[in-house]
This record gives sequence, C-alpha cells and structure tokens, in this order.
Amino acid sequence: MEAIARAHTNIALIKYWGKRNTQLFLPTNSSLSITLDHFYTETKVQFSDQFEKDSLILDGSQVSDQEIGKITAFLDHVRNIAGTKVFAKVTSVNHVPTAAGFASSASGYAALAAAASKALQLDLTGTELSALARQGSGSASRSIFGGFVEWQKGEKTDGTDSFATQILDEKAWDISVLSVVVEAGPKSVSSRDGMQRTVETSPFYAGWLATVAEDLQQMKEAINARDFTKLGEIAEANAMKMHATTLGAKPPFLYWQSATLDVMQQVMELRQQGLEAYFTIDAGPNVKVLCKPEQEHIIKEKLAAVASVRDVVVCHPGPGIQYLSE
Ligand code: 2P0
Repeated sequence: MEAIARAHTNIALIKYWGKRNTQLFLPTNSSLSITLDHFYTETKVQFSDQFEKDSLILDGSQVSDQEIGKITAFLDHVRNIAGTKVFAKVTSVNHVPTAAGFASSASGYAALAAAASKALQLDLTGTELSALARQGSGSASRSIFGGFVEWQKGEKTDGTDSFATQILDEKAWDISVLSVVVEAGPKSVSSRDGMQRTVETSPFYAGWLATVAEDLQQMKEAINARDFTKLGEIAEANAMKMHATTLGAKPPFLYWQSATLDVMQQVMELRQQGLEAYFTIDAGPNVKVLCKPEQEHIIKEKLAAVASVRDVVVCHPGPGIQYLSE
C-alpha cells in the first residue's frame, strides 16, 4: 500500500484568479498553463493500519499540525473514493529554488494525489486524477499533464466537470521560460486569500471576468498556430490584468516588489532592442520570462545583469505525472 509520484510545477499563461466555490476549489474562469521541466515535487505515500494518524515529512522536516490538517482533509477525499479509513505517512521533497515564493502547491498536491491514489490501487483516469488534485489546490489540476494544459472551469455545482486537459504535449512546441528569482521579502497575502479578497471586494474583478474567456480563446489560437508573439503578448497582458484587480481590493494589495518592476522594465527594454521577451507573474514577487529557445542565452544574460536579480533558471515544457519505484 505505497507509491511514489513526481509532479512538475506549472506557470499559467492565462491565470486562475478567483473561486466560485471555495470548498470544492471551483474557479470562476478557465486557465491555461505550461508544465515546467525543471521544478518538481516527489512524494511517497504509505498507507498502513499500524498508523494512528496521518503524518508528513516535507524536505526532511516534520510539518506543523495546521499543515497536517490540510493533508488529512485532502487524503480523506482519496480514502472516500477507496472506501477505507487507513492513515498515511507522506514523505515529500520539493525540487524548486529555495528562495521565498517558490514552494509550489501545484506540484505538491498533484504528486500527493497521484501517489495516494496509486497506493490505494485506485485506477483513476487522468481526468479523474486532475479533478482530485484540484481539491488540494486549484493549480494542481493542471500539473497532472505535461506541456500546454487547459483547466476547464466547468459549469456544474458538484465539480465533476472542472478538470484539466492537455492541449499540446511537451515535445510538440518548445518555448523557453526563464524563471527569474529576485531579492524580495516574504509575501504578505497568500494567493488563496488574495484571490478571495479580490473576488469579494475589487470593482476591477468584473473587468477580469468580462475579458478572460476571450484571452483564453486567443491564447489557444496562438498555441495552435505556434505563434510565439501572440502567445507572449496575451500572456503578459493577462498577467497585468490579474495584478490590476488586486489594486482595487479592499484593502488593496500588490504582489510586486521593486525588484519585480526592475525585471518587468528590463523585459520591455529588451523588446526595444529587438529581443523578443514577455513576462508573466504569479501571486508573488518573482517573474517568469517567455522567449524563443534560440534567444534564451542572450536574454538570460541580460536578466541576470539586473542588480536585484538573484538567479535565472531556464525551463522548458515538461512532463506530466510520473510514477517512480524506489
Ligand atoms: C495560476 N495562481 O493560475 C494562478 C495565478 C496564482 C496566480 O493558481 O487556493 O495555490 O490552492 O486553489 O492554486 C495559485 O493559487 O490556489 C494560482 P488554491 P493556488 O497559477
């Protein structure tokens, strides 16, 4: 009754920003991401009737009771499907930059969903696994698959039609995603709290909702046509729009720090110089820069030269869930 799974992180080109049901992790809008080859989580799950409670060792350390509570709530979904009450020991290692803001709930819950369901011999389809991972963290639904992935928001109230599907596999189109780690302090608003506050209080949220479906449609056309310029322009504009909603929240908040702006301005400057690069930013200060593989070396150098940049890690489209043996 044990299994090991590896799941990679993903970066959204069209952002998931807001829930219509916080219990079931049902989003207000569909989103689209690239699974990244370089960053991943490996998780081992062992079920045994010898255990008296669930436990989690993350990167070699026992985690807090609050964190265990979330894991137990998630494992309860898996146990319900399997019809068992047996407890689990979870051992998880994150292969992501240790800098603040990079710990990933997407790869974490995707790997946990895969390893736990495999350990209980549940033979889930990719779709079922995606809907399960979603209930740990919304963005985890996308990390089940490799390459370019769309999470359809679904229409039903029970969540059975809210899961991700693969649009293109990781070998179908190579683009470079430069992960820019900046000098920054800890973030003060989690993505979960931030999106909820924005949904409830920001007058700009209506503008987000009114336009995000069209952004997604245009993005899918760009991907089908392998049109990098269109992909970059839409991704950058969509990220800007998401962050703009936070400025209208009550109280307002902002994930950018001064180093974030330094990188954004450098990307715009590179475009002036004829180098094609676009940025996208999640709920934190770090920046992901999209470019063509043939320009990744020069663009990486130019980004690394920005004083407040600590590291630049080159990523490409990566694989979906992998099952490992010891
Ligand atoms: C995304 N983010 O699409 C967006 C863009 C952050 C900004 O998904 O509450 O950790 O666990 O479902 O998945 C981060 O939010 O939130 C996220 P929960 P999650 O990648």
